This record gives sequence, C-alpha cells and structure tokens, in this order.
Amino acid sequence: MNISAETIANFNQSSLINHQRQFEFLANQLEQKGIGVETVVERLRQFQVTVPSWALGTGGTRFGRFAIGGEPRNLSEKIEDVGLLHRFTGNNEAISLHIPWDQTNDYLAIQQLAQQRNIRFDAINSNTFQDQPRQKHSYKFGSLSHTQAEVRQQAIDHHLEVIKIGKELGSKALTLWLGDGSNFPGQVNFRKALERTEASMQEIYAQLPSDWQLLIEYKPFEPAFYSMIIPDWGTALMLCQSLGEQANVLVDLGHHLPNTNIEQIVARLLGVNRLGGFHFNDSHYADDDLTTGAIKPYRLFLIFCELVNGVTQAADLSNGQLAWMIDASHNTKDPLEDLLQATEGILIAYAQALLVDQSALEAAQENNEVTLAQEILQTAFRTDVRPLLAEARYRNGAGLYPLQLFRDLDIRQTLIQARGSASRATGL
Ligand SMILES: [Mn+2]
Repeated sequence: MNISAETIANFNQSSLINHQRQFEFLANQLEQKGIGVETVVERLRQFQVTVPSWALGTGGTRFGRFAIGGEPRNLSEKIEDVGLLHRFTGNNEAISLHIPWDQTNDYLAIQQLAQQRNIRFDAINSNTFQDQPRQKHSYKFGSLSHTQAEVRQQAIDHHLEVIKIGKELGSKALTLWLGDGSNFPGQVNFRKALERTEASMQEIYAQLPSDWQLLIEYKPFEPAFYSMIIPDWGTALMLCQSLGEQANVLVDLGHHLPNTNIEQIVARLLGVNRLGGFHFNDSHYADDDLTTGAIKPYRLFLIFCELVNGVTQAADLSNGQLAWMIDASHNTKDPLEDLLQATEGILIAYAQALLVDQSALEAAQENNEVTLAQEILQTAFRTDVRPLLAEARYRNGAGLYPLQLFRDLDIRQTLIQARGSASRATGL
C-alpha cells in the first residue's frame, strides 16, 4: 500500500489552522525563554527511529496469541509496512531485520523495494535462542557459550551468515543478544562459559566488515532464570573492550531489574565511548515489551537528557553515532498503531530533553543547588511538546497527527482486505 503525498496533504489541511495556532503559541513561549525553536524542530525532523521487523505483527505471550489480521506475510510486506509508518511520521526510515525470521531468497528485490519506499536497513539481528528446522545441533544448552565446540561453531557460522545477508542489504551493524545461561546453580561454570563466549565472539568480530559495528545486548534474566551469560552492562562492556573498537553496548530499556538507574548506565557508557545504541520499549516489571513512554516517560526523558548532554555539544542525535531502534511486542494493540505511539513517545522525550537549559543545569550542579536542578529538569519535562513534533512532521511532508491519519484512512481494514484476517507475521 502506498499513500500519496496528496492524501497526506489533504489530511493535514483539515487540521492545519488549529495546529498552527498551537505551534505558534508554544514557539513564542519557548523563544521568550531563549530556546531556539527552529533548531529543536530541525532536530526532530532529522531524528530517525528504526522499526524492528518482528514488531509489525501481533506478538504473544506463552499463554496465547491474538491475531489482528492484515499482518505482513513476508519480508516485502514488512518493508511496505515500515514505508507506510515512515510516510505517516517522517521518523521511521529504517527497518531492523531478524535472521532467520526474515530470510528470503532474493535480497536484491528486497533492497530495490526498500529503495522505492525510502527505507534503509539498520542493524541486523541473529538468533541462536531457538532451534531452526534442519539445524544439526541444538541450542538447548547454549550457543556461543556451549560446552561443545561443534555447537559453538554452528552458532558462529550463523552469525557469519547474518553478516553476509546484512552486507547484501546495506546494514552497518550486527546486534548480538544471547539467550545462553543456566536455570540452576551448578549447571554451568560461570568463568569457563564466559571465556567460551568471548572466544566465539572473537571469531565473529574478526569477520566484521571494517565499517560495521557489533552491538552487544545484555539482559538480567529470561530465557534463563538463574544466570544469563551477559546479564548486565558491565559484562557487555568487558566483552566490547576485549573485542575492539567496533564493539559497543546496546541498551534495551526492558533488560534491567526494576528500578535500575538506566540513565546513569547510559552516562557511564557514553563516558567510556562504548554506547552503541538502544532498543526502546517500556516496562513495569521486566522485559514487558510495552510501548515506549507508556509506563515511565520521565525515565525516558532522563535518558534523553544524558544523551543530549553527552553525545555532542550540538545535541544532534541523528549523526549516525548511535543506533535508535524500537524493540517491542504488541499483544493487544494494533501493532502499527503501537509503533506510531512508540515513535511519538521517543520523539517527545527527545524534544523535552532539548528544552533543558543546559548551562543553568550545569551551574546548579556545580553549586549543589539541588532544588533548582530538579526544577530545571521538570520544567522541560512538563512542557507539552507535541506541537513541535507535529510541526516537524508537517515540514517533512508527513502526517500532522499520524495515529489519526492511520485511523481516518482505515489502514488496518485495507490491510485485512489485501492480506486476509488470518495472515501471520514471522517472529515472536
Ligand atoms: Mn532487545
């Protein structure tokens, strides 16, 4: 499905006067405080959030799955769906693939389709947390950390295959997340398991193209419930430092124990120049995979404050330094609507962080003005920045209000008519 520029312009026209009134009111208020609104809007126009191929269909839990209908049946349809999201938001220009879920026999055709839709390929993901049909060795007891060399070799070979596919598509990063771990004390030798993992990763890293990054993800528990091979950012950082400069840590917001200070982790990784990027989602308990910004928007804002403060002086987060990806799963909402909301949630946090008076905050910190520091942050956080986002989208030729546009055009019903009500996307 391709939505024309004219359709979007017509939709925008109906809300334009109202939007302009809101934008001008906010812009005046911010300008009076000395905030350069044009710069903020420009940053928002440039910022791109990658959509994971596995979030385009409904997810499920181990208890069940409720299909929504019209889900993409193959990789081409996934590219089309991301193209649609990008048309609506102007902020979703890339897709992150997952191998083998997205395996296909004609990557050239896929690349051409992506070009037509103005979509590029972000980090590509491997999968050694489940066995695949016709696979010789099982990953039941681990992959890169497995006790047996032939299982480790199979997992290494899989990663090299993923790199090869990524090269064909123009990806520039491999994301590595391992489900390896143990469920009971005594099951694995912690030290030896990590040594084996490191040795396996070295073989993968040796084959990484020179302009690629290896993004290493960590997670405290699940699927293993006693120990995970890379449970925390410290272990991920150790591995990155041992591998080389192209290895960086990927922070998945849901991969922390409750109340972990994620913004401080982000600052630490920035400080040693090993922050590779993000998997955005939100959580209340653990790896809940909920919509970004739905549960703890203040935490998301504080993370963006560290990024704006730490990445560059110009606070430009779209310079290709970091990978920005959503990693979520939608069990009860329309997956495309959910991705629109997630993208909005991320952009809101970024916009609010751009409103923070950095020099006043620094002065408050230097002078131990605790109350003032809190006021500075909360003043930015409590600003309704949505007119800035709408303005950025409008200038990009995208929808002023993407979710409303999605609903007005009855996109889900159109997708169901084209793909059927029983279509099921590959993935989680
Ligand atoms: Mn993730």
